[in-house]
Amino acid sequence: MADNKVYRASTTAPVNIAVIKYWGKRDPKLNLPTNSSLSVTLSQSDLRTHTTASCSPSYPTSDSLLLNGSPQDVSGARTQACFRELRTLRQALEASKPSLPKLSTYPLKIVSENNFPTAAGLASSAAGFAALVRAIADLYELPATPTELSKIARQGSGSACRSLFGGYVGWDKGTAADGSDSVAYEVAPAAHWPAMRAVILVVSAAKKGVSSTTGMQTTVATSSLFPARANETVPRRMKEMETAVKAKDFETFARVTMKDSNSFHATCLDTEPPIFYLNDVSRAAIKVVEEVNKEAGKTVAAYTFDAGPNAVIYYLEESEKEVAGLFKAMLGEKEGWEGARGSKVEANKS
Ligand code: 2P0
Repeated sequence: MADNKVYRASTTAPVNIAVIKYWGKRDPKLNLPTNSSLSVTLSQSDLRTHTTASCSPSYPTSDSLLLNGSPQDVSGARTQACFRELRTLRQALEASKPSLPKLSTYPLKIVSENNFPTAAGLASSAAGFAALVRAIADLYELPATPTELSKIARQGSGSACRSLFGGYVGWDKGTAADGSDSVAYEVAPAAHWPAMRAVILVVSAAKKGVSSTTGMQTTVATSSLFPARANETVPRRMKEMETAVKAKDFETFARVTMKDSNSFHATCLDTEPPIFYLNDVSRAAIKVVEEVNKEAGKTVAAYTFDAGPNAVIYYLEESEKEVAGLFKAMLGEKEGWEGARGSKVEANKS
């Protein structure tokens, strides 16, 4: 009798926002970065991708992916790399246990939903590829750790490797040419410093102008500021940031976060042709953070910006009113701010 069974697994993956930015690839094919990076994982009750992976011999012959109801092209090298690596691991499992159904030979159907705007500088590809990889790994019943899965997710989108962990997460750039040591790791679990909060100011939910991949390739090729950032500044800041997280030292965490965001955007401006991710509204948010910190007499808020104009402001629970309260109250008054999303830090899933 033909096996028409549908095999299925569902999962969710969180968004992460880097405080030490990944910008630059030493190997674009394997998504190997020129520098290590560090991020905070945001709560899935606020921002997440939900993904169901299924496979069946009864499915049409090709793999498919539906994102927020729209069919996506799966023929790209990155998605193909994730499918291929996961199928190879499943094949090894099937070879060792011949009684297992041959899921590796069946077409895959992936259905993903984001509860936030896609490709608006809100790290949608990070949560997206992390959820895709974990869902297929669960479907295939692979005995893989988050570190091992991070190697696969990284090939989908670099920052996705950091979304396999909760809490405070590093991504070691690694040195091996095959990418075997370019993996994510836990710096500290969410429970270590649960008072951390983030508010995301959505300046524009529109798709960004210059994609991260194109932007970072051009920066590596043309920016004269870039080598110092990759080789000296970031390695030093990685250590400072890990120490600050471990010591729950918010002032250092905040100062290094803001400096690293500015350093990343400086290399963007130093790119030929220059890349402008920040706009007037982003710069107004920077001013507000500076004023809040001045008013408080210490650093209670830190801004950071990815490859788009939206601001993410980190602060501690104790400063909720003076930071998040202020930004949310200003939303109605300031032109150009479309909305705000608050978030806590997400714990590990498994
Ligand atoms: C980060 N960004 O560390 C940095 C900060 C944007 C600015 O990772 O080409 O979508 O897929 O590896 O991961 C965005 O880049 O790039 C990113 P690809 P990705 O979060």
